[in-house]
Amino acid sequence: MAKSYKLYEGKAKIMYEGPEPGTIIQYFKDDATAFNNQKHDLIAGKGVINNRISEYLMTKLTEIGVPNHFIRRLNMREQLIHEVEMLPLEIVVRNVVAGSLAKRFGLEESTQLQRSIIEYYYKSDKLGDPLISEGHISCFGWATTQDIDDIITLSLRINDFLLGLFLGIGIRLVDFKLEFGRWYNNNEAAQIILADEISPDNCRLWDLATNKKMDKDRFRRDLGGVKEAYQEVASRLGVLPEINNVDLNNHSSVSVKELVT
Ligand code: AIR
Ligand code: ASP
Repeated sequence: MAKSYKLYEGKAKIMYEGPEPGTIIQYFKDDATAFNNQKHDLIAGKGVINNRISEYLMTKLTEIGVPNHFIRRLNMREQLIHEVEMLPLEIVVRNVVAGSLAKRFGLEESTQLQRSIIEYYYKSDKLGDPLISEGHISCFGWATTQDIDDIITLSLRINDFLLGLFLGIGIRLVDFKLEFGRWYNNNEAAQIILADEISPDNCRLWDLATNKKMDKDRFRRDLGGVKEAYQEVASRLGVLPEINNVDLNNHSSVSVKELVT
């Protein structure tokens, strides 16, 4: 079998060639970045926790018929995913005013929105991920109008589902970011599916009772206790039960090489 090699390294994950054609190994790093990489740190164990949380949420989404790239978790830091052609878009769904929405319109954080808002950002570090409209997306060919319809339908279903799921464990889903890709499944018509990850790195999660932040804002805003907050989310979801026995500082897992050779 071919040796796996690095296809792409992002801020929080690395993609390696997968064991079969059309598959990729997604490796979760401990790196945390914010403000377009201006702020960077290592949160020991973050990658292990996000791998588990994202596995759990993607699996649940599969169960309700939301197509996504997740195939199976391989080890502590890696999961096998379908290879997709990523759309250069970040889709943000908001239920409560926070972050850049509060800043842009001078609104008070934590105000409940009367209806959920979907926003689109163009994924470009160079440009600082600018806010864009559907018009920009179709005009510049980043996705078709049919793709946009699919993205909206999927994003709203994901939001409904995750709102309820997090409510059930005492967490308010304030907002989150999704990324989608085009999946070419054995010559079938290409399909828009959910990709990337869903974890406290790209959701705002507030404790229902205390409003305590349990997400990457703890890192962005220097609130401390980042890993503990992520761990709390994982344990409320019932994943990572062996967390206390696991050495979260351990970077090594079954090596990619071992897996595919
Ligand atoms: N997000 C946006 N870009 C990267 C990430 N992770 C997520 C944030 C937040 C939501 O999108 O984690 O959950 C909205 O972010 P903002 O900064 O636009 O308010
Ligand atoms: N991760 C992105 C960055 O490094 C944005 C963020 O999450 O704040 O800029």
